[in-house]
Amino acid sequence: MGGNSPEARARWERLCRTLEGHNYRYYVLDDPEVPDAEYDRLWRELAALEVHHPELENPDSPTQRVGVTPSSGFAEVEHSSRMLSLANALDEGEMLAFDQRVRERLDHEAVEYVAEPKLDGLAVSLRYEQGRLIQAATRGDGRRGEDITANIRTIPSIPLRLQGEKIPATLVVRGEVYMPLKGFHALNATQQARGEKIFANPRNAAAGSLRQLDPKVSAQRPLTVCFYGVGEPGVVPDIQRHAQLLEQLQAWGLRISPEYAVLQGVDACLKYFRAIALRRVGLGYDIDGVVYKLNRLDEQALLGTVSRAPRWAIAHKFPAEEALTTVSAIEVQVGRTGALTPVARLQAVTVAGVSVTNATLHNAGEIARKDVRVGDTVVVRRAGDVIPEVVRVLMEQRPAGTHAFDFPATCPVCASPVLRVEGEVAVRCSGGLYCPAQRVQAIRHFASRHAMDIEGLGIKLVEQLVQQGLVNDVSDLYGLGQETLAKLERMGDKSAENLLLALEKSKHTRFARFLFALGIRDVGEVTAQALASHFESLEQLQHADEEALQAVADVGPVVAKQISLFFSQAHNREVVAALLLAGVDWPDEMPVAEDLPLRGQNFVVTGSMSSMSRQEAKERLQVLGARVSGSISSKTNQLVCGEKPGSKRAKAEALGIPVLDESAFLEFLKRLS
Ligand code: 5U1
Repeated sequence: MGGNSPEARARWERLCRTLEGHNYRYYVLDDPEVPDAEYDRLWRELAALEVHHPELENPDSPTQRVGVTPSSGFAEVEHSSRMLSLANALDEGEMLAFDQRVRERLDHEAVEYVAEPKLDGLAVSLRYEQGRLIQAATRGDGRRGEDITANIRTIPSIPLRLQGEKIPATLVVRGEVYMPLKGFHALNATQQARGEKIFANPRNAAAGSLRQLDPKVSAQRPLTVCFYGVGEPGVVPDIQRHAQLLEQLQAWGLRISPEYAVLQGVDACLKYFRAIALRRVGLGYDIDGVVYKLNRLDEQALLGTVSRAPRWAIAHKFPAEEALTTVSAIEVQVGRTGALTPVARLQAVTVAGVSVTNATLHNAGEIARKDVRVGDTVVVRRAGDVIPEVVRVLMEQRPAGTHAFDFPATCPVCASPVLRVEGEVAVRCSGGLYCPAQRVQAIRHFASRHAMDIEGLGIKLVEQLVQQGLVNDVSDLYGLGQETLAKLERMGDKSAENLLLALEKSKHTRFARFLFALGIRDVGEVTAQALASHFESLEQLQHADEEALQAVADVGPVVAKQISLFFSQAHNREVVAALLLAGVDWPDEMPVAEDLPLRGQNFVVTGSMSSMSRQEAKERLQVLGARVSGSISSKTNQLVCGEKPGSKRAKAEALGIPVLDESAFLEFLKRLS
């Protein structure tokens, strides 16, 4: 390839212009238009074009600089040493290639790395003289940044004076300012209440906060910092390794990542990456990958720096959680409780390694606020195991002739009027079990694994049963016969026989499972268990008034009302009676024996474990006499915490509640059994 090609030049110019526009939105306005992955894709395309067409290379190309030169009301600061950026590894293969290059250059079998989470914030450089903070700057273009000293001084975790010994006369430290998620959500809630700008993500919020011209505004923003390096390693006395440098920074009062680790060889790096990817949602702040650095500073010096990135470090990035695609249709789905959920049908796009064709638009309010329309180009986000969602529309790319989505006034399935309940975001179909969609979902829930556990009764089969009028309520399931079932689509004799066996088996259940299976609003597994432990019989529960129901732990006035309402409706009582008549039964709940070791103890189980499901963990605790609740409160005695624990771990830690990780939990069970 190569040579003068008009097409290549035209593409090059277009890419440069597009990237410059994105740079401006990102760095100057703190309001990026496209996801990072889209920016990276364009940047890589431009870089590849320049490799194949060297005649296009130009110092003005966006590939030739880091960020943009500042342009706002802040004074300019010249960095004493260049603020470097990092090369990226987008998958394990690129990480292995990096390690191989490093080992070849050093002529070593294996090398020692330091891993640190890559924080999704804003890079800063702070200058301390005689131990006192005298200047803080943004990265800017790597050589010159903006003077944000006044704003940086408002961040509580940044020391204005260093502590400890052997502090160099001048110390330049580099790190990342970021906004933890709790503060980010609180900030957006306040912004919304005041009718002010909502930040798309914590990084924009951090950047926007630091670039406030009025430091009083930054002072109110929940920012914090982690430091990861210095301008000139030579100024720090007695250090040979990066990990020692981090410890020294900490000793001087500069916050470092509590997650940093020294790792031997690339396999340990990949293991660290996978482990932190699993814990990512529970960290309480956004990270977008892991940074690896050679631990030995003499090896770092040997490898040196190429253009703007050191050869001795790399950022192994998580797969992008956001991508761009177009909306081909908007449909409204009806859930078990009648809630209407708008769903965007999308041109297939890969997000975080999975092909996504549908994304939730949450509810009527959200679709109106985001103004999502058929034909729009949208940002889709898929974080962890959360259902993909449409984050926002690229208004600049909206085609002509689109129409705002008209939320239906009647249920799209049964045509009953829809209700907007005061104080609820959801709009609901008023059809109740008359609505086939609600019936299908109610039956599917009844059959689900943690409810009656009817193997083989999947959604497609339930849809057929409801459509053909064979099942109107869950009790009809137990009247189905072999011949009827065998005639259904994708069934046949053997499947029908298996389903009948599964139905028969499901009749012998537990009281708590039965209660959960009924699908009473707001009665999840934990509440169902609490009700089953509290009431001696179904009869007693059915006759309990709201006051008696509120005597059950886990049941407040709202839930008590729902339970009471459920049993006050004749058709629900009829279905329950028909189920009992069909032979559904359960053994009496055993009162908690006095000698059980965990009697009187309250546990919460969260996250996922490799050795057992959460349900199993709960049941094992209950067998030992513990009460298992769904949320952390001051009454919780211990939290059992698997991977990806969500917010419960942080809440437990804040309340000083002991946390058992999976191995400690297994050990605990072993001691008690
Ligand atoms: N944790 C961490 N983030 N980060 C960003 N370390 C780190 N190091 C960096 C950057 C840009 O640069 C050095 C390798 C120079």
